[in-house]
Amino acid sequence: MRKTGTTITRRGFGAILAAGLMATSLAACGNSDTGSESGGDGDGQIVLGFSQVGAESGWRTANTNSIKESAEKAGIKLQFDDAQQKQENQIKAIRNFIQQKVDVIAFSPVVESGWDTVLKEAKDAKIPVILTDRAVDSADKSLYKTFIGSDFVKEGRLSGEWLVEQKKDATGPVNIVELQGTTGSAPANDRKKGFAEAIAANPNLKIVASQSGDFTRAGGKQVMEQFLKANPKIDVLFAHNDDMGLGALEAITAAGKVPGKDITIITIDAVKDGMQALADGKFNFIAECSPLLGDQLMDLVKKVKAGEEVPARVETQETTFTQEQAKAALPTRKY
Ligand code: GYE
Repeated sequence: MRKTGTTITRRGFGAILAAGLMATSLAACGNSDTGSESGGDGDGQIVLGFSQVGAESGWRTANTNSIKESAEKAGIKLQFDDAQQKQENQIKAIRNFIQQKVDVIAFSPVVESGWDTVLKEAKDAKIPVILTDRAVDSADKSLYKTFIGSDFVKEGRLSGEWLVEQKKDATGPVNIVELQGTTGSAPANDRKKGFAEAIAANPNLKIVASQSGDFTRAGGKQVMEQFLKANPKIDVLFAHNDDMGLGALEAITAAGKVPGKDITIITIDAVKDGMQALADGKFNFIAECSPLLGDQLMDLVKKVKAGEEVPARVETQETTFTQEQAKAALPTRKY
């Protein structure tokens, strides 16, 4: 259990009670941590309210760990909320943070639209907001201070460009199925767009089916089963994240096909399990999306709290992996 903040999940009152008891017993033990709850008067410490999307993927778990670890390192008191992939939960959490008068609010918006009202409330309360990982489509850019995260369009484009190169000698149609991320989310919208733009270079490359698997393994498996039933010839799978690709592997194997051979598989993220599948020859290409945003985020939190100017956009540095590159990178991969 981390000591930098309070974790509020929505598993019901029992979980909250248990967590409360645990926190009390930790405090009662006179635990020697120097964390925020036991390490001093707490005065002057920056309080960050963070609303996380959920725990839908390996990427998300690594991102949550990064944020908690970095907050602890930076001496920032973290109020962490898990929204279980529901926008209404995120709005509630943000309103809660406003009521608690936290110093800074950061959140990873599950979908792009529908944030103006709550962001306006934060602005009126003079609490700066940082968008983390995913963007919002608000026209009023003054509703948040900065947006730190990846270029999702580029990830889609790099995936598509790799495929165009692989299939440059194809003489007939190449049938592609696409597993989209959460409907309405920035990474789903942008990855779809970047990929479509890139594959337009070769009219043989055709998306024959495209549906959301909600960024989860279960979703990827279920939708891939439907794709396989409905489409006798599938040459390529483009999955918007590793987890859906990993779920799809089960469906592909169960259908008697060999992943990575009968069906070329492209995914995004490059978390450990994805990289393992790539090194094992089951995936063919991954565009990386780094979840390790914690340190940069804490830096931005300190700056906006101090009233310093911050860039409107902070982009994460990323790369891509082939099977050979995955084999080389795996031993030192951190997440
Ligand atoms: O690619 C996916 C996760 O927003 C970049 O969300 C993130 C995406 C990531 O569920 O695995």
